Amino acid sequence: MSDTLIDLARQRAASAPEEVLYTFLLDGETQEARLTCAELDRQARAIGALLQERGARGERVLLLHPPGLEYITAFFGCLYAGAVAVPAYPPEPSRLQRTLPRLEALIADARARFVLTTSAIHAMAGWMAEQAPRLASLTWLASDEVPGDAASAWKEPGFNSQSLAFLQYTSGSTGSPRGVVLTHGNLLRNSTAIQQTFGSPPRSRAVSWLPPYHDMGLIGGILQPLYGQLSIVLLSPLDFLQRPARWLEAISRYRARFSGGPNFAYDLCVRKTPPEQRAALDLSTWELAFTGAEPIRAETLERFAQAFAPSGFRPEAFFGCYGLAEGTLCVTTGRKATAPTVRHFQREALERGEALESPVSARGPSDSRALVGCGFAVPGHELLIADTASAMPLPEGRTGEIWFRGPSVAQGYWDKPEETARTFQAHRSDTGEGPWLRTGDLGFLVGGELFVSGRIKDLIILRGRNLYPQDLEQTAESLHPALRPGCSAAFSVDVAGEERLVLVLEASRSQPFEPQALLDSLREAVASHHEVSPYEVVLISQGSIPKTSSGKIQRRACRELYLSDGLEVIARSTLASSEPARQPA
Ligand code: 1ZZ
Repeated sequence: MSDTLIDLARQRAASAPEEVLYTFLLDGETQEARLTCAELDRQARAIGALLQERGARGERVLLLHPPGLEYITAFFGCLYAGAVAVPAYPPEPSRLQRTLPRLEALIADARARFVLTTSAIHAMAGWMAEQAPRLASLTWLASDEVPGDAASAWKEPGFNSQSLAFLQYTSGSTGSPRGVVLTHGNLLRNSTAIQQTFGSPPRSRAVSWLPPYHDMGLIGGILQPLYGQLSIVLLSPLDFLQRPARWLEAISRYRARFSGGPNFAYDLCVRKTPPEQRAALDLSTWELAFTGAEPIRAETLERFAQAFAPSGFRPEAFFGCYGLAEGTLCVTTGRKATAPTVRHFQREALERGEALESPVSARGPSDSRALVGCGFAVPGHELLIADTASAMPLPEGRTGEIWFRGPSVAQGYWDKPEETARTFQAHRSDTGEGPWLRTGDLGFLVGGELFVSGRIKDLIILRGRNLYPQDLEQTAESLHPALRPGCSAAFSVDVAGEERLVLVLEASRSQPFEPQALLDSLREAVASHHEVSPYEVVLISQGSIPKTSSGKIQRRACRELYLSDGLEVIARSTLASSEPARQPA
């Protein structure tokens, strides 16, 4: 058993040097770039040696690479150096204004000292630093310019399972990013759990288009293949979004057995592939199609299974999962070769926190809610449903906060002791036993299986992409003096089976504005800054947005008022047709 990902990569290079671990589809289709186990190890040593020479051991190193093999070798280079990798989206030249503030906040929070990137992005460093001065304070290194013979200078960092591996910045808004601290031990233990439940034999083929900056793309798409001795075919998320059939074509062409993504990806495939294209695909080798990272919808599973039955897709391949970065990645999984459980619950009872199954005769869309089971706690880990107010454990069938514990639970949030204590050190109030990770998600158990029914935290997930209401509200409020600062709420609602964004803003009595023009420019600003089209934008009277006694926005209460038509509406604009968000996760 390896103690670190470094040991693991070294062992793989020694035992199977010529095996191709990663194949990246440069054009999303047929043009391949490959990386063997030996090449990965040699390039990681070369990049690791350079970082060590520059004094990066123990330091945070920002990774700014587009998806591809260079991203992978740079990530392993950081690990080999004994540095702490901080994966981030590379800034988009055409949208610097949108991407740079988050990058700057991330650099400050991580106290990063180095940037590892490609020579193409390095060439833009000076220009970007003019707009984001923090970038100038970092030491920049281009990982694709490191000569292979530098590998011989590499020194084992002498790490163990408790050593830090990387910071996963998926949580927190732009204003207050939160980096989840993951050790080598966390990653290896979650990989063991995934391996046990996925049951992937060595040398199986997998396919992933998931963004490599997000836990599911990085751990599931890059680390798991190394751990499970898989051979994975990767394509960029943009190539997938541009033409979703590329994902399925890759599965078909490479005869892949393991692949998956968030619920929206399956819907997108149904919407964007004509029947004649489906018939040309062979999905009969696909034995495990995982679905997680956002609510799993029964209708999506049904639609996809039906649409792709002519391609040989089997509904038993669907594999429901639930997880979060704070738990490394995977918290629960379904059972292999068994279609996910779909249960119908009485809507009213669910709203009271009770999971009562609806009789078949009363399964109207308004009386009952179909939920897809997310499976069982991964081996070696435990789940608990706790009352949100009292922290008392709840029996099966009662809704509460999902708590999780075991070796996959991360160390906390980087440099945030109070938030770490609040989230990672929960104790049950009856016995005082703990610590548990509070997930901020709501759910219940039926026969030990988890059903996720909602979210306590304000996080909005649209098409597998995490959005923070604070960021959307800030963009909107700063648009016009008639919009009152700190008096808006962003949240999501279910519209015809899909989560959609709603923005509610207070308009000032004393500032003149033209409602329709203001609503149009709000839409435009949110779309261009966040690449999401709000379903509805609502202007309400001054002083009418619900707030706590300490002046904090109550987004959930605002959502309730919106749904029950209880807002003091001045004007509203509803999107006529649904437009897709661009970048997932
Ligand atoms: P993140 C080999 N959420 O999304 C590949 N699942 O993390 C293995 N809500 O921190 C792949 N229903 O960004 C295994 N089923 O967001 C994949 O997302 C296992 O609100 C799934 O708190 C891993 C997803 C990782 C991820 C976490 C938040 C959660 C929750 C929501 C995730 C969900 C789900 C409903 C689900």
